[in-house]
Amino acid sequence: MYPKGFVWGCATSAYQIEGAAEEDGKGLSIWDTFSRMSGNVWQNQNGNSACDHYHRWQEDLDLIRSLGFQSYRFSLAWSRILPDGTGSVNEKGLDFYRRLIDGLLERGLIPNITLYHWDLPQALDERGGWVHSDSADWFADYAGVVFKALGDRVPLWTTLNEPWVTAHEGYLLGNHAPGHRNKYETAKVVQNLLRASGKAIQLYKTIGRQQIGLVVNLEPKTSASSSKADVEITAQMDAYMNRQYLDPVYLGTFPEAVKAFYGVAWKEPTTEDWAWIHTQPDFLGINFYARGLTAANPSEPLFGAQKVLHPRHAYTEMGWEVYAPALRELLVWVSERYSQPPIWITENGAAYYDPPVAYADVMEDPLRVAYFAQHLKALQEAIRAGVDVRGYYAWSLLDNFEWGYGYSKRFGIVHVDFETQTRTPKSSARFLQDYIIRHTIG
Ligand code: IFM
Repeated sequence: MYPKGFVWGCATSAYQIEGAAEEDGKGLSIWDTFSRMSGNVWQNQNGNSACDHYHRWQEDLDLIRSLGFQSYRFSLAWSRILPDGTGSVNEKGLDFYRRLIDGLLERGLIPNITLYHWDLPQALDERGGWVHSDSADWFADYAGVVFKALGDRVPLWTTLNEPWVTAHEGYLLGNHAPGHRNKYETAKVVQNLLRASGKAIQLYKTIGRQQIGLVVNLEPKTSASSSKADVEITAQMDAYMNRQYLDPVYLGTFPEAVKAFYGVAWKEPTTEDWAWIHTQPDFLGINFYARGLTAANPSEPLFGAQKVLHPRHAYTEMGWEVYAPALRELLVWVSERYSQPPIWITENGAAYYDPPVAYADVMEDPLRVAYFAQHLKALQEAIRAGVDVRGYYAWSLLDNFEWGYGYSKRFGIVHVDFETQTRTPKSSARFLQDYIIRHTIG
């Protein structure tokens, strides 16, 4: 059973669903720029229209309500509010989020707002983006604007969504905006992101009255064999993936393996930096999708590691292993290592190919239903083992723009026909609706 008051929700992010890329005074973000450059996204797709949520938000909130969710996690497009990233505020942009929050509250839904889900204002990228040491202040100023404008009605905030992805995909591999491939930059970005999150959290604690968290994506690593090489590389990959952001925030140190990876690119944070970085949020958001079965492969660039496919396990359309016990193990590990922080599962879900056939207005997606069922069972086991989990958000409400994969990967519990913008709930949405009814205790 779930604890009393446990919150059930679904999640999205601004660039992935809003569209209206240049409407009502919105400034461009790095994802507008990146996706419009040929070769960066599958079939050169972009988020110009996405799910057109900017115009269809009422229909979408009705959907969330009708599916029985209690909360909606979404992100703000920074450049809708501050078109240049800093300076003058675009009231029309804020108005959109005011309407959205009002609409949620009218429907009895709890808003859970992410300040940053990867869409840095383009103007700030031109000033150096997350590599610039002022980026933490830019972020804190932006946070201050929205805390002031929207804070009174929003009980749950998070600073950054998956800083690991911002640094790793955006600045090390170049698969995400802004598309850089530079270890020196990445090492700086890691610290600047954590400084930014810490500054926003500390600011919120002086002016806000509710809860603010940080969201990390975690992928437990398991060695593919008991060989020394595999075990050692797995420990290093685990540090890079799972401890790189949590150790500094909760323990005030960076893992040695992470520093070793960056090598000469790594500069130890100053005492002043640590005062921001080592800032505990009120809660930890965990995005969980898969486990990483890992083996050493010296010919692999950067890490000398490779992912191994398990011969008997299923994989999603993303090529991610479906292995729910890892969620329970992970939650127990986080809870023990970081002194039992309150945890929210801020994302969990799977991309599968959904045949575009609806029976009785419901699209069948049995693989996604099975994925949710297995992971919710693992979540219950973790709670039974004493982990303090307060809520769960399915990713995602809608099929949407899956970054470099464009619209080719569907994570939605509601199918979106991108030609007509028709929404059709999948059987996974019905499964969750029924599950929530059966597991809600006031
Ligand atoms: O779609 C993304 C989301 O933006 C962040 N977490 C992982 C999801 C699936 O890749």
